[in-house]
Amino acid sequence: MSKNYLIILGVAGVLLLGGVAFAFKHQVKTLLMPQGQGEQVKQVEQVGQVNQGEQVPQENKMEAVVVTYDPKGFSPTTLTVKKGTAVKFVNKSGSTMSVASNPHPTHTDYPGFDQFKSDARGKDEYSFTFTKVGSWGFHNHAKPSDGGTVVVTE
Ligand SMILES: [Cu+2]
Repeated sequence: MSKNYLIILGVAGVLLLGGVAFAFKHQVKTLLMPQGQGEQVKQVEQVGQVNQGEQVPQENKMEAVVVTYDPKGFSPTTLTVKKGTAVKFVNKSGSTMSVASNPHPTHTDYPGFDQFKSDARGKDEYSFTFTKVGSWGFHNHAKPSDGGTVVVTE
C-alpha cells in the first residue's frame, strides 16, 4: 500500500511539475507576445517614417512655382528655384504658348525643356521639373521675342 501511495504521489508530483512547466511556458509565451507586437509596431512606425521621408520630394513638387504668360510676356521673367522644383507655365495670353529652352529654334540648351515635345503640347499649362543646375533661358516658341530665365540652384 505504501509503495502504491508513493507511486501515486510520484505521478501527482510529475503532473504538478508538468503543470508548472506548462504554466511557465504559457507565461513566457504571453510575455513574448507583447514584445513581438511591440516590434511590429516599431516596424510600422519605421515604415511610417520612411513614407514621410518619401513625401518630402512630393512636397517639393507641391511647391510648384507658377510663371504666367500674358500679352506682355512672361511674369516673372527671371526666377530662381531649387533643383527638383516644378515650374508651371500658365498661358493667359489668348495666343499660343509653347515654352521651350533657348536657343530658338533648336532648343538645345536644355533639350527636355520643350512644351511642344511634351504631353502639354498645345495646352495652356505646361509644368516642367528642373533637375539640372544652371541658368536656363526660355522663350515662347510661337513668339520667340517673349522669354525669360529660370535659374536652378542646388
Ligand atoms: Cu523656339
